[in-house]
Amino acid sequence: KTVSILGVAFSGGQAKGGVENGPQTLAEFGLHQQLRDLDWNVTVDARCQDLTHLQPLSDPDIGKLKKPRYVSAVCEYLANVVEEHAKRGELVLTIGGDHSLAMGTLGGTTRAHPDLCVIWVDAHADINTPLTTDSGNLHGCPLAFLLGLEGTDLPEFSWLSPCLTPDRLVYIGLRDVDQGEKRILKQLGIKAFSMTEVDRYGIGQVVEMALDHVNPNRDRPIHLSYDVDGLDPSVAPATGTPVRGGLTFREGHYICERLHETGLLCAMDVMEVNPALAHGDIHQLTQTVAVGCSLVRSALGETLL
Ligand code: DIR
Ligand code: MN
Ligand code: MN
Ligand code: MN
Repeated sequence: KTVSILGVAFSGGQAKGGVENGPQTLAEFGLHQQLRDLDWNVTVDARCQDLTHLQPLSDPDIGKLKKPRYVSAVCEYLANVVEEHAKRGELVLTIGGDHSLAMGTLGGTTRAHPDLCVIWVDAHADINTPLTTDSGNLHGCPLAFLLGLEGTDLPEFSWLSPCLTPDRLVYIGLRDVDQGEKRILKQLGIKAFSMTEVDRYGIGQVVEMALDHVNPNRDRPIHLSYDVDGLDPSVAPATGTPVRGGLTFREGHYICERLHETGLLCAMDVMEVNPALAHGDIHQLTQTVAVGCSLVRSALGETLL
């Protein structure tokens, strides 16, 4: 079993600097060796480490969308790298960077595994379209582009064709969803387990219900896209858009443990770790980076016994 690790130093999908240093910080904390210690063959693909040369000299807003050409170019490049590894049958681990990168990771994995399903752990739905977005930040929009929703058919994103269907997407952890996004989730019938459902049913039942929805026969490859702001800010403080009332440390890890157990995990993203937002507090920094690493270890088979 081989895991390919792609660190993507990118922050262009949102406004706060520092998230581009997420990958380097997790690497310095020892992520790669930790995975070798779990008996994985670890290959590090450095091609996405610095993609600043892809930033165009001029990148005016398209409607409300900010840095659209830069985000698109980085995701197009990432998609090709991810596709290569996924087609070799490797588990593709992408460390962000902001969550706009999911256009690249899922753009790539869906080429290798067209029938895959997505488990999206996040406080946010990240499904704004160019028409519904308030912020214009593309990290709030990747799923709209992957699903091919209204307004996403832009020439600047022509490399990305719709590669996901609403029935193969499920959310866990939502608690900060925009009005326009709520309409989209309803209209498309997208299954979402907000923190209300986590409280009501418990994380164990929520993960089973999520799997039953997107993977009823347990035969589809699973792409886990994990925004660390899905965790409670007391667990993962160093992130750009923290929202109170999130997943506990154990709830967050249980999702990963259960998905490992299925034997179906083909890709994992760990997004939005921003070392700069620890506000110089070494404990906040270490805590967030450590939890990023331990989520990955759980997803790759670390058990408590
Ligand atoms: C908000 C925030 N829905 C937006 N999204 C965030 O900007 O579209 N995603 N923070 O992680
Ligand atoms: Mn988020
Ligand atoms: Mn298109
Ligand atoms: Mn996100």
